[in-house]
Amino acid sequence: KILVTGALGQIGSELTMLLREIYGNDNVIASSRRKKEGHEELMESGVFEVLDITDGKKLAEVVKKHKVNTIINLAAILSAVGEQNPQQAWNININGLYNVLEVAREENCSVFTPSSIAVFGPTTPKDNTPQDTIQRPTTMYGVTKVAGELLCDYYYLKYGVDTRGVRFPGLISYKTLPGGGTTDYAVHIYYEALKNKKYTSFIAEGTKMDMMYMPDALNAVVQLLEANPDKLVHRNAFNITAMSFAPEDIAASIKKRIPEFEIDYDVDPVRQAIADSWPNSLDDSAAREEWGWDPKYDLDAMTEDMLEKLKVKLGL
Ligand code: VAH
Repeated sequence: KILVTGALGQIGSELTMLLREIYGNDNVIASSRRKKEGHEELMESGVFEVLDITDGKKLAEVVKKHKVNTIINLAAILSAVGEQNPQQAWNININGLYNVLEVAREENCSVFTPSSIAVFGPTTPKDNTPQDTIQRPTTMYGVTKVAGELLCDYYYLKYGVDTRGVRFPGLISYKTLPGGGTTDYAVHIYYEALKNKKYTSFIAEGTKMDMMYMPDALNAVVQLLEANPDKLVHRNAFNITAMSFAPEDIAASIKKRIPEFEIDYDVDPVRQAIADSWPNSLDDSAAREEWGWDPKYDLDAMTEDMLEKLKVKLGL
């Protein structure tokens, strides 16, 4: 049985439904700090538990009650919100993860928890960022993700807990909005393009960041979960990416379909500083070699699908 924490978030809301399709509704328990509007189908298509992962006791109860043997821990505070409330970010991202790993150790569960390109900082090589390199992030979110990678490695090495994870780049999707990250501009731009044929970007022209369309991200989770553990040299921190672009590149891709679309800029210094501290492009060869990572969507294919799906969602 799989428990998904943060199951109503940008990744969780789609991953839960995919996992239920693959493994059966009754084998995937969804949980979130609170119920949310707009997720009725998810909350009704299988077991849903209100669960705050900083409550270790309740977490253990849920795992035992449902005989969980795999925990997919997606509950987290992202980079931009994390800078507004660093203490909450530490509490949820690290104390929450610690509880997940402790329960996994006691109840013999596997653990998948994502890391992020946010583990890299200003002293990390920016282009073709290596799998193994300097990690001195300057955001609390990044600090929690580096600590999280090390904690997951420790629980594997010390206790044999089967921990796995990937460093996600910015994720773009049309079902659920992202929860306060720095790459969120690349989601908002599609909504604005359809609604107003223009978008004012809070990230400056020329700021390249790694990105990925959600279908590729979901496949990465399933592929890594099902990978042969004997072939995993790395475990909790695979660099994965599908594309790297700056705001003007995604604007150009949208203009091919909406010629009158215009982008302009009103840079947010906080989120720009975060973006500037992250890589321009990752080297994801380790993931390709160790478990066959192979993304399907490039920028134009993503734009095509996003605009099509959002037109339906927005009733345009
Ligand atoms: C964020 N979308 O912006 C998340 C992610 C790499 C970006 O960690 O914080």
